[in-house]
This record gives sequence, C-alpha cells and structure tokens, in this order.
Amino acid sequence: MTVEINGKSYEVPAGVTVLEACNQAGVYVPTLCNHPRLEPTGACRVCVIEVEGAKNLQPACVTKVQDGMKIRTNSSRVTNAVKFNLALLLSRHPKDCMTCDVNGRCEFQDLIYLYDVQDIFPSEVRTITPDISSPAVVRDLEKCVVCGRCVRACSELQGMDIYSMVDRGYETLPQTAFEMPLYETDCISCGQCAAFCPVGAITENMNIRRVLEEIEKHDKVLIVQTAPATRVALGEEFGMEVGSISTGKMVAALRRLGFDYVFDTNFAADLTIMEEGSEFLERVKKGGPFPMFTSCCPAWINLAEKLYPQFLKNLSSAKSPHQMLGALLKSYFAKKINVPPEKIFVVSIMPCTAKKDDITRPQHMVNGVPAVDVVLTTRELGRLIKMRKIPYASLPEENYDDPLGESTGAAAIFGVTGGVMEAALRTAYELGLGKPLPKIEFTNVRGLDGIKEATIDFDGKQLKVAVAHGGVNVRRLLDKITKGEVYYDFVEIMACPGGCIGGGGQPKSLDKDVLVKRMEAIYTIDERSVLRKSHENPSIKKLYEEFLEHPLSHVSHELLHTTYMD
Ligand code: HC0
Ligand code: SF4
Repeated sequence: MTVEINGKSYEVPAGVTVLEACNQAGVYVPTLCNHPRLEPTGACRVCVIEVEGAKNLQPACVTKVQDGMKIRTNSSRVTNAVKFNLALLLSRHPKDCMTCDVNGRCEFQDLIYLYDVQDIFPSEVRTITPDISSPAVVRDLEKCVVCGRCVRACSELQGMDIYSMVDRGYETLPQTAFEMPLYETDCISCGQCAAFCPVGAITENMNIRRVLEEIEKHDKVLIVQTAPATRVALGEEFGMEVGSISTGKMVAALRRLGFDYVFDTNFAADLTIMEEGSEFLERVKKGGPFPMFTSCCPAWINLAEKLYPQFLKNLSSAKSPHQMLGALLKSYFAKKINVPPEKIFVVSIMPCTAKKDDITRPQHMVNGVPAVDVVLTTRELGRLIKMRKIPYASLPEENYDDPLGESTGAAAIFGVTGGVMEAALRTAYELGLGKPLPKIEFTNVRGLDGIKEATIDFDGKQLKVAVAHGGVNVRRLLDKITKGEVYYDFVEIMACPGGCIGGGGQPKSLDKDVLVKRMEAIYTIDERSVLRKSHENPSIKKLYEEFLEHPLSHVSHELLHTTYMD
C-alpha cells in the first residue's frame, strides 16, 4: 500500500497499523501504553495522529493503514494533543523522580522531557501504600500511568490474569482480585509485569543496598554467580546492541565491584544435566512417573505448586543450577577454602525475579544457612555497575574463577527455551546408550514456537518430548496432558516467554525482536564452545571424583536435590 506520512510517500505492507507504518518509515510516534510484544489497546492516547478526512485524531497503534491514507504526525494539533494527554497523566504522577528506582530508565519521564510538558494541572496524586508482600515484585501504584501493560503481560503472555483494571475513569488502577497483596494471589513471581511496566509502578524487589552493605563490610567471602541468560542481555543496559554477548566484561565488572570469586551458574547447569539426565534414565528403567518435568524454573515450580499439584510427583527432584552451585559453595567449596559456610555470602545474578522468591524456601538451606543469600536481576546488576561508574563497554574480557567457572555449550543453551531439553538429550543419549550422538543439535526443540514437540530415536525406542515457554503456552500444554490428550516422556517448562532470555529481570526492551536476538546470541555461545556436552566438562568430572562420587549419590541427594510443597 502507499501512504503519505507528513507529505512524503511510503510503500507499506497491507494490514499494518499506522504506528508500524511510521516506525518502518523512520517517523517517530510517541507511545506509552503500546508495547511491540503485546496487543495494542489505544488506551493512553499518546500516539495520536491526524488522518486526512477524519474528524478526530486517531490512536496510531490501533488504526490500520489504508491505501492512499494521508497521515500527519507533526502538526501542532497533534503535538498539542500529545502534550495535553501527557500533562493530564503528570498531574496524577508523583514528582519524586530523582529518588525513583527507575529514574533515567522511565518511558514516561522521557516523554515528559521530550515534549517539554509543564506541570500545568492541579495535582491529583493519590496516596497508595506500596505492596511489598512479594520477595519478587514490588507494586507502587501511586506511580501507575494506567497503561495496562502489566495486565496484558500477565494475561496475554503468562495466562495468569492476576490483575484487572478496577474502577472507571480517573480512579482506574490495575488491581489484584479483592485488592489482595500480590503474594497471597496465585502470582508465580515471574516478573513479566515488572519487565513490561514503562514506569516505576512495578519493579523487582530490589536488593542492591544489601549487596552494597556486604561489599562495604567485607567480613565474609563474597561470591557471585551469573546465569546463562544474563551475559546476552546485560550489555543492553550500557547501550550495546541487543543480542551482544558480554560475558567477559560482566565478569570483569563483578571483580571491580568487589567480589572475591566470580563463578558461573553454567557450571552448575552442566551438573544439573548429570543429575537430571541420570534421574530420567533411572525413571526409564523403573517405568516412571512420566512425563518427567524439568524443575529449574522457579516460576514454573510456583505454578505447579499453586495450580497443578497433580504434577508435583512428576517434577525432577534436581534443584535449579543456581541452588546447586549455592549448595556446593556452602559445603564443598567452604571446606576447600577453609571458611565456615556462614562466613560466605553468595549472590546470584539472574534474569529472573522468581529466584528472589526461590531463595526463601526452607528446603534450600545448607548447613544451617541459605545456599544463596541474595538474587539480583540483570537490571539490578546494570544499575550497580552504573552506580560505581564502571566503564562496562570498555572493560577487558576476563575469565571466571576456577574450578566452579568451567562450562560447556550445553549449559549455555539453558538460557533459552528448549535448551535444557537439548542439553539433557545430548547427555542422556551418550550416557544411556554408551555411544556418541550422530548429531549434536536437536533443532526440533529450538525456536520460539510456544509449544514444541519431538520424537527422538533412542536406539529404537521412540522418546516423546515437549517444550513449552510463556505461561499461556505452558498452561495449554499442562491442560492437554491432564486431559490425557497427549503423552510425553520428558517435558521442559520455562514460565517466561523465550525461557530465561525473556525473564522478568532482564533489561526492558522495546525491540520486538529482542527474544530472537538474545536467542541467537545463546546459540552462538554454544557453537563457539570447545566442549558442548555436560558430561565432558572436566571440572564436573573432577567434582564427582573428589566429592559427589556419582550422579544421584547420597551426597548428591543431600545437596543437589529438593522436595516440593503440596
Ligand atoms: Fe535460567 Fe537456570 S537457565 S533457570 O533459565 O536451569 O534465571 O539464564 O540461571 O538456576 O543455569 C534463569 C537463565 C538460570 C538456573 C541455569 C536453569
Ligand atoms: Fe502476573 Fe507474573 Fe506479575 Fe505475578 S509476577 S502478577 S504472575 S506477570
């Protein structure tokens, strides 16, 4: 189709919205309630444009282009309307931006500045007590701009419907049922609502201060571990391109922040494969229970415990990799460096907010102390690095510390949907059948389709596997399994869209292809790895020789496996 935007002609595909057409043409249209990964609603009226022949201004995000359409985005009528709508929102918004957790990273603040909006209307700021009930997510609805992105993220992507817009007009707010504290609802702590919030109304429950205090005191051995998915996203906080891999810079930054040891959660992902893969082979021998579900995603564990308790017996008993590493640090490593476990402080850098909730589980205590003391999201680490003015982009690439820093390509792909399944298959095949894999890549469990299925030939036995990511797809798959419509031997579940690359603690992004780009980065790390199968990791082999003996040993069960709450 041909459209005219601000007097210039452009060819655009049929069926796109005016907003998409303008974006493709490189013409800026401001947005607030719109997000490229959510259904548009046209609620905030910040993207209004003029269409020749139409009496009223139209919201660009929900108006479809028509052939020959004449659009104006830069008339004074449009600009005045945008300014007016923003000024109305500003009258309802607190003015404490300087002390807000998202100061400098707030879409609303940017628009107020960009449009030179003045505080012209009488203040109507509401007094609302923040909801700090959840260890994962904090809601401060005084700051809400009523864009509805949290509501849509929670329902469209996660299928959880925890929030709905309550009250009308000026009083509207995204509320939980009966305005219950978030932690008392069925919320699974995935943090998608926080990742999609354009302002500071929903954020992760921040723990930066606690970490800074420990660094300052430094009366404990300070250990940090980093998740597979943080290394392909942290760079975004520093203006690097989406999909940049900055593993070495991240390690270097963590050393400069003051950590004594920088270890890799990927090491423990390899360990998880050894334990979970062996558990699967054991179930094959014993005849079930099937399907076996992966257990590394804590939001999925929350979902299973709250809404699918019938599957708790099917969950692998393996702890998630960061908990395994925490447990080893406060036992094996503590002994190695001759420091009591209570004198070790472990921080996990995770793309995930549910891990903040996960570390509070009593099952994760080791030698009387929590295995992991604090979880920081990728976003929080970005802020910490900025606070210390560490020049991230120009840092040298440094390596993880030994021995809990070595990992394979199989561990790297944990960060993306299908990765845990593929890593497990690489190892289960070779350990179970005692012969090398004909092809290392299991491409049919890759990609961003919500539910993926594959039948794997295990030397004549046909293994049925499935992978689901994003709560809405996860629930669809679980409902089918419950009804007996489908059968699988092994199922990987990740609650967030894309798996951990799309975790609720990852840098916020308005790039609609953000998941594809981060996914490609993860597979690049795998391809570049010398070792690509968990059972080939020399440090893992050594750990079994020195300490754990063999997968599913007594020590492994004690430290690396867990139980769930009915
Ligand atoms: Fe993940 Fe993990 S892969 S859950 O997605 O298994 O958060 O990145 O750290 O623990 O390894 C998140 C990412 C992890 C864990 C690992 C698993
Ligand atoms: Fe919904 Fe996840 Fe937010 Fe909970 S944390 S309200 S489940 S999006």
